[in-house]
Amino acid sequence: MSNSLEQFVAEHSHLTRRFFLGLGAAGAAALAEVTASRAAEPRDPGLQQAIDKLESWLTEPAQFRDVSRGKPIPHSLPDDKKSEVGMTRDTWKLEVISDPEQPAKIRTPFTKEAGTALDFAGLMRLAEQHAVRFPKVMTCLNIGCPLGMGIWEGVPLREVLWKTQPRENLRRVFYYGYHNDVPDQRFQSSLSVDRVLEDPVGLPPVILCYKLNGEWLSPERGGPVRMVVPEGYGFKSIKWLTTVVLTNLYHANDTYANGNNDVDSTLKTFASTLNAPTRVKAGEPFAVTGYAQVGTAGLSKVQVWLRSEATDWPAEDKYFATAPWIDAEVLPPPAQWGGGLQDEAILKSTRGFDSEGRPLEWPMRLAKIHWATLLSGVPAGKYALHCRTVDANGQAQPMPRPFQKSGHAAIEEIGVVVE
Ligand SMILES: Nc1nc2c(c(=O)[nH]1)N[C@H]1C(S)=C(S)[C@@H](COP(=O)(O)O)O[C@H]1N2
Ligand SMILES: [Mo]
Repeated sequence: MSNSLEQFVAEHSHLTRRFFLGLGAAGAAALAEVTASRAAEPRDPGLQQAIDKLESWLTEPAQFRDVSRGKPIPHSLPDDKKSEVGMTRDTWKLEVISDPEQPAKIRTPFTKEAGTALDFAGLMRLAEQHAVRFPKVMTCLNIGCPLGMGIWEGVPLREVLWKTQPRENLRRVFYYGYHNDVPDQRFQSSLSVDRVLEDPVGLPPVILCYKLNGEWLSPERGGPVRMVVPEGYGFKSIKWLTTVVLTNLYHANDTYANGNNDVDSTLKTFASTLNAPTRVKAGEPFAVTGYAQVGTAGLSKVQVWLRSEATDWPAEDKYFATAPWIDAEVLPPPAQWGGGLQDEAILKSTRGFDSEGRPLEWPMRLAKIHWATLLSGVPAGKYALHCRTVDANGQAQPMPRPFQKSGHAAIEEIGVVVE
């Protein structure tokens, strides 16, 4: 392998800088001069063109992929039915109650019966003091790619929780939304009370969310109010929220647990391609672009590797850890955020942004980033194009959590023929 690589480098000294970097210390050192002169050059026009075609950083609310259960799906109900069942801002009511089976001791539950349920006007009064907004990618644990990237606004759940005056025996919170009043259709999620009350450094609070990208939350996205759990996969962010239950139960009781899922898993870091050719001419440079989900473990690198079909890969290295991966360019914050934001401006006091709307860290955690690279000088043959992330702890995909039921992180593979 290493011999043929050296030969390959020797024969293709016009390779791009990024291609060299994957070739190990010897290869890179031998070509240091070329590397330096290349680094100062502007982007290749083909690469720039591919970058210009990338999707926007934020997703328009209506362009999110929808993962909604129910017969009928609640957001498809006619308007008068939506009003009748509390799925409009005028009619919405949230009950916050103690679990009859494992009661938490609270002084003032919010119930429809007693006329004390929280309504939308009440939520807006809390929002005046406590509203927060933060960017987050919505990703289904069971679908490989993100459903959409948004700026979510809401009131921290703990503000409402404290209003019930909890005393003791409160260990978890579970919650569900409108489900056609059919018990079998209830889709429920849960959190430890610890997560609701306190935010680990760098994480926004769990919120009762009513806006996405500055617009009222649509019925499709779970409006009028959905839970949004910043670091969680989608199933924690319950739509059409109607009920929060405070409980002394000590373990998770999420509906998703029945699907063999790891219901405590947080967003993983992984990369995927968005645009890669399947057929290219030998010697012609080609651009590859993609996105990465920056999970709770952060992101230090995105890398690609063209694996020749002629190469036998040792079975014991099933994650290609020893492959000559090359660094792709992690793109800087975009000039335009997209997502239907008014005037393309990040709303004031959005977490993770300064007062001018510039990101405080990049790549931003719990968000998407985009990446691009130019591959050139690739000899004719059949290849598998792979991409992967290395997280901020130095762990390369699919590690440290390679199990699908804790979230997708498998290394992607795309067939590329160079002829
Ligand atoms: N009430 C309710 N909330 C729900 C769901 C649901 O079926 N019913 N689906 C969940 C799942 S599994 C995911 S991945 C996200 C998807 O959010 P989106 O449809 O806004 O993209 O919503 C979550 N919230
Ligand atoms: Mo999901």
